[in-house]
Amino acid sequence: HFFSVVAMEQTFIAVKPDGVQRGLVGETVRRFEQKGFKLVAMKMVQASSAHLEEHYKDLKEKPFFSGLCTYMASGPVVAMVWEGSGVVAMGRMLLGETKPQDSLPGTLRGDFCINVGRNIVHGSDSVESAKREIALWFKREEIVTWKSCTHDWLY
Ligand code: RTP
Repeated sequence: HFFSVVAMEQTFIAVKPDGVQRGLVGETVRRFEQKGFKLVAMKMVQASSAHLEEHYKDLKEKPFFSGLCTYMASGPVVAMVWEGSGVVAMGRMLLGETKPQDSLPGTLRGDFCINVGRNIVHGSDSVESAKREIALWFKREEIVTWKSCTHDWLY
């Protein structure tokens, strides 16, 4: 069967500390579930500065880098792996643009935030970065392989 032989695309999604504080964990999960994606890993993490510096290493030269790492370490994040066809690009669509002012209503950022420095959620921007981020945040055994009785026909 196609879906059992081809490795399904996965993305790393995190509810950032402001999203957790504002009670937007459930809303984030709800939108990904209702879209039809499959949750394969989830945990609450108080990330260390070193971990966040590694996560955001491509942004090391940016002026907002240290503020970003401080913000991300300011409280727990909810880290998740979502799976499904096209989940990286569609996950970014569910999140909205990096800048909330460019995010349309109907997206998480378009609906729930106004400040780029407090933009409530993270999502991998490519299949490559998804692989890197999933490996950084999760151990292999924390990612669960399970069969959804609806997803075979939903796709
Ligand atoms: P994310 O990784 O969090 O999903 O965000 P992104 O790809 O949409 O945006 P990226 O350019 O990778 O930036 C990562 C996070 O840095 C913060 N940021 N602050 N003050 C600023 O101008 C600024 N620009 C970016 C945001 O929290 C952004 O999500």
